[in-house]
Amino acid sequence: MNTKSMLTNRIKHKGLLAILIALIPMIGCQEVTTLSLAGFYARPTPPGAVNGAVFMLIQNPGEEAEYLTGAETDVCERVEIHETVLEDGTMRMRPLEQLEIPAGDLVELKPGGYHIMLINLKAPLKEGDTFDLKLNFQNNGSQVLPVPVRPDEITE
Ligand SMILES: [Cu+2]
Repeated sequence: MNTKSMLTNRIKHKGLLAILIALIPMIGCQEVTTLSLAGFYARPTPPGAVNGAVFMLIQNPGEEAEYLTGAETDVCERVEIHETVLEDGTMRMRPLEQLEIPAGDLVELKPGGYHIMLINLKAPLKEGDTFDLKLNFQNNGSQVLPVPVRPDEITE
């Protein structure tokens, strides 16, 4: 290879690199989700229980805040995002319009805290069962999770 063709080769490569760099933001936009969802489960419910709850960890490694705006499933009539607050010495659940997952942060949905409430269950949730739960996010689209039904893990 002579010097001239080596030089053209290098210029070509530079051009390709520039195109690749220009493409990176576009690829970023098309990505379905950059969130990491882990440890999701639903508690088994006793016969006759009206509502169920789903817990999980949502990690946002991105540089922009993300918002969980809602969820859908076939196992109940309606799904709400709840927070648990202490009011006059009593723990109460309150529905949230959306749940913020701050940039570079982790939000834990756990018993006594944030959770996804399954309102008016069509049938009890039995240990060992799995059902689909679709989570809707503001920027990352939707994600369907296969949620296992199991008791809380004892961590202490
Ligand atoms: Cu609740």
